[in-house]
Amino acid sequence: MQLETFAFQLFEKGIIRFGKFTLKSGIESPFYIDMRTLCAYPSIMRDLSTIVSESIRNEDFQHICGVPYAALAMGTLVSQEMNLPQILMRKEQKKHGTKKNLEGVFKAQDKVVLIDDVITSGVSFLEAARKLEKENLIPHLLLCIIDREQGGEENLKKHGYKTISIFKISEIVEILYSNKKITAIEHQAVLNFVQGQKVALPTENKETTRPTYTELLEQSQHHFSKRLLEIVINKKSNLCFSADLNDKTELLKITREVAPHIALLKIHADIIVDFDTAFITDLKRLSEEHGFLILEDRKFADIGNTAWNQYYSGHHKIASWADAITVHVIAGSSSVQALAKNDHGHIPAMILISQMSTQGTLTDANYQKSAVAIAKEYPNLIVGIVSQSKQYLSGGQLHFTPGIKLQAGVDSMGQQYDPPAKAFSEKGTDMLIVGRGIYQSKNPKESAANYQKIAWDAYTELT
Ligand code: S5P
Repeated sequence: MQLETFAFQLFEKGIIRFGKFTLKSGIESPFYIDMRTLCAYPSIMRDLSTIVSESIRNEDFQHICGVPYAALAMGTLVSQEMNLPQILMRKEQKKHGTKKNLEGVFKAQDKVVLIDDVITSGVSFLEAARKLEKENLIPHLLLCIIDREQGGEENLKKHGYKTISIFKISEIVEILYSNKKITAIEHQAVLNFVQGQKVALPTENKETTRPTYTELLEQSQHHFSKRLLEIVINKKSNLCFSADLNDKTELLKITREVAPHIALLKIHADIIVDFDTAFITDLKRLSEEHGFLILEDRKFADIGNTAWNQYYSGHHKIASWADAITVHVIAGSSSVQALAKNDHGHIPAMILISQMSTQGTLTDANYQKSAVAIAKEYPNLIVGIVSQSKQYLSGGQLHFTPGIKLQAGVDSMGQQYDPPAKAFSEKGTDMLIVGRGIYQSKNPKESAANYQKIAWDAYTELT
């Protein structure tokens, strides 16, 4: 079907109308599109589904999903035409039984093309994309039949989603005008309206935006995350400095320099050759003076009993000084439970490693899904995850991302780096972890200040 034929049909069937219409937002619009009545015209629906199918034929994806309710029928038609499985999305979450948002047969990291009828601000697409992500699916492409050209595509781009449209409203009115179906005044009114009425995504809709640090603080269920978030907010720093140094004097010296710029200090106690209790006393003093917390990146991974001994006993006595620790869940949740067992009411703060930053990591989508499920099961013990991809957490749990440098790249030992802004816009991070980018720079203090600013700006841009 040609654009011209489509424009005429829309006009003749009254699907697009001109005049004065008050939109849901209260704004007066010179045109109105009601695609819901399209289902009364099977031949237009069929022709449209062919156009949609052709426009995505070369894309690499596994499922079609129509945004409820308006695009459900189109989703089915395209799925039939392309012989690809359809995912049915619920508008309201099911309250009984499985409580599923999505129906169909799919697996984690499958790619989905989402279809909607009309795009204005992009909010419906965004909500639908988030529902897919919650099930670990990838919204590969958002396709709309008509773009009202009011900023939806740009809004979604900012959130990292690729959008395409089949028809643009300006193209449709151009055809109608040049074929004398509408007057010059109606034509111009539409053009003026779309130029002047760019709509932003509603910020009050929590589903559409990432939580702010204040919101995370309100939701937080652990004293560690509460303290950390207070520091983050007060210092305007979402930076964790990874002081991976072998010499305690050097570690303390650099930490003192960067301390005003960081909210969290991460160390590997077992690489410090002269580790002793005096070092811990000095480090604790610095942390109190400058307001940062200490994370021991031990990555506990053993059976419960061994992990317990590594945490409470041995040379480092980690439980006695670390504000938080990192934990692998390769052994299942038993090591998480084991670390919480003690007679003195000590509640550890654990950060789960859900996905590693290295080339060829074995932490695939299924592993991540299981790790996140464990994190959600213990919000009183697990304060966050380490991950390289957007994950939906709860209870104020935080998302930490290492593998950060100003320039993307890979080191000689498989560590992969991305720049700070990408971690916020694409990976959904809350806190950056930066090591060599700071301590190997000529001026660690300046460099920490720079990372602090970039990371804070990247966060404020998204909230
Ligand atoms: O997946 C991970 C998890 C962690 S905790 N990838 C990582 O790099 N880390 C840690 O972050 C790593 O052990 C190191 O301490 C730090 C990154 O250091 P950088 O020098 O590469 O920035």
